[in-house]
Amino acid sequence: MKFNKVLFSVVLIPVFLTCIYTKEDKTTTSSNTLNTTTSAEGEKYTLSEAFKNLSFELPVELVSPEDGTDRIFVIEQKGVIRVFPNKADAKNAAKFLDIEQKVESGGEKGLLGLAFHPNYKSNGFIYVNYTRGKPLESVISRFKVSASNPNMADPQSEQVLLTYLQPYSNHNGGKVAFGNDGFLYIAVGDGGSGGDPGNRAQNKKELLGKILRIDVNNASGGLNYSIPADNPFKNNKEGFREEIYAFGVRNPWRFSFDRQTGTLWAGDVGQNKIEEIDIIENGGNYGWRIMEADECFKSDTCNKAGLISPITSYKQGSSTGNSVTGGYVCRDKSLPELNGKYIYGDFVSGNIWALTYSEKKAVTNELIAKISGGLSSFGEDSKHNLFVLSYGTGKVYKFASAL
Ligand SMILES: [Ca+2]
Ligand SMILES: [Ca+2]
Repeated sequence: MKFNKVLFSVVLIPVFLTCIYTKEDKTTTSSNTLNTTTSAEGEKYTLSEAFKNLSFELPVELVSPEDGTDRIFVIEQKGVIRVFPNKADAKNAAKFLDIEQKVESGGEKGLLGLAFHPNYKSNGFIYVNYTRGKPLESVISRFKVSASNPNMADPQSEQVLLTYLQPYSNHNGGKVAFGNDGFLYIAVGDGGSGGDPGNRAQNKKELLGKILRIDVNNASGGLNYSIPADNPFKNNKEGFREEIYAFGVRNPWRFSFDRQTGTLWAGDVGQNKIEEIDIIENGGNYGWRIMEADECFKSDTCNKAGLISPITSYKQGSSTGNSVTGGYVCRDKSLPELNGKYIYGDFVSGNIWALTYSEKKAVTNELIAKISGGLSSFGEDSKHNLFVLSYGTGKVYKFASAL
């Protein structure tokens, strides 16, 4: 089962690695004894540690506000956000927010996503996506930065925007990000288990198995947000959830916007066979569980009419991988050869690919690098320099050089 494979990869192996490296981290200071560069035949880039003095406990996200302060924020899955200056010799990553007591963490659960309001500089609002227990549910919340310390959020400032129950511990999605339209997009997995037993991703009356889009700047209808005017099911009469932007996704763990074009790219984790990358469009049905990528999965008829196929996909395997991690369209000025290419990878194999495309069709897909320890996420700083997180080693990497 894919589920077991991923569970092994996501839980057991990194925890194992963490056990090994935690000891090391505690007994060494700034010197690093790990092999910090990974490369292999056919790869064009080496990865080097971006911040040699810093390591994180099970990092799952790296983001930066565009507020002129040039800081980086890293999420530790257990429920901590850390902040540090975007300098290679940064010495310390301070705790910006600690909600470990609220978060149920482990496996695919935890503090999974962080987004800065587009006007963060003036309003200090951040948005997080985390799981909490009893009952197990996902929470989308807003916090506010401290009035006196820009490197600390006010832990008492939480305003819950949205919650949805999680029937199983896995497939909790995780990403939250603002689009170029100023709306907040939320990645919601199908709820979990395997094969979407409740057929939730195709059920438009449920939030699970969807990409959501909400307007956090206006409250209406008794909610702490409102529904954007052109959400596909706004004012529908069928009881469909109006927060839905796109549906039929399985576990879109990571998505991103190309800041230049506004295009929304998502990596949707597959079941037992195929991992996929999608370009997400308003009202689009991405096929799960009728299809896994563009192959029939579970359906009496497997009618593919109206279903959007991935822009690219790969069969699971030891040379490819088992769990896609969506990345970014590269706008990193230090990597001109990758400009405009979609950079993504696989959590399990650590492969990192660069996809070229034309008119939403894939043209080439090239293996460019490899990371060890579990590729939990890519990230960008405020200038769109690209980073990669190793879940198990807790390190942040950058693409060092074209060989
Ligand atoms: Ca779940
Ligand atoms: Ca799909």
